[in-house]
Amino acid sequence: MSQQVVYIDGQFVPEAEAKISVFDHGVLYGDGVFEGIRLYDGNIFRCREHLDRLYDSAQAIAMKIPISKAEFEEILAETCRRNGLRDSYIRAVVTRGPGTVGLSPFKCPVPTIFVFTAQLRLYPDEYYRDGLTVITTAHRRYSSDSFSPRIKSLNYLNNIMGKINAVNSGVQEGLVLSREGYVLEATADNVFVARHGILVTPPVYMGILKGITRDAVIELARADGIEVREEPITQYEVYTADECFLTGTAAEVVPVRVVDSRLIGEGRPGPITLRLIERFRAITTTDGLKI
Ligand code: PXG
Repeated sequence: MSQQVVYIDGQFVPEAEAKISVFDHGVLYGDGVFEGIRLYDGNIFRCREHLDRLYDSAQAIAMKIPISKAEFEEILAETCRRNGLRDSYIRAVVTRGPGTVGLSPFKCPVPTIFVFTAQLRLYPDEYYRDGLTVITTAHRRYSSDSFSPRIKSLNYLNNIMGKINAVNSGVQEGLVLSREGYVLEATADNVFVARHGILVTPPVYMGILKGITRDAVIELARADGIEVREEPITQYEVYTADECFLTGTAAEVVPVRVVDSRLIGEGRPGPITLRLIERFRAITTTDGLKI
């Protein structure tokens, strides 16, 4: 397969030449932020929302991204164009940049910016048809007063521990609990449950990533006359739900069939889930930035 073109620090280069320093604090300390974005038929889905979140993540870690959002938007579009892509996953990363060894970010004058594309890593069709099997993970989320889970930082080890736990248990995903035992989200997706026609998802203040797919699904559900509540939920609400699904850039809207060995609802994707999958797919090619 031919090499893709990667954007790094102001240049478009073949992927083999896209390298960062071993002294980059993104590598040394996970000091940096990122976004996972999707291109659907030439449309960068909710591009502005992803960039707003990227810049907010940077602001929260006291890092200034040295280019404007308009310039960043153009880099995302140009990376897709140069690779001749119409459908792709796009990863945008901004690290603290190279510096001296030691935690201080003040010795890292120039952030590293890179953007690459990748083949989609969607679940196989059967999971969208039948639903995922998930467990509650053993590793709880750190609390927001330690580090805000709203920051999409390069330190994803808490989520990775959850993923290891899920995969080692032979299932596809894991639900992550707060220290108090509330269900927060999955390892890289937000979670929704439906009961008696009402959709419920944990509120952002509980300590979750404010997912762009989550926000889109809330809007689509409300536009369809479905009541949506952002309320704390426990495992009980998940186990006794009529429907459960996850949302995320990579997964889109994916039904959940089994949680901790409990069959959810009828054991197949319910009407709200199916409707929102359809509604979501319909906006992926229109809502965003045309490259
Ligand atoms: N929660 C967490 C912790 C996430 O990391 C989501 C929810 C869903 O947010 P969006 O904005 O995507 O609807 C995420 C997103 C990857 C990958 O490479 C991970 C995410 C997004 C894209 C790719 O595994 N996480």
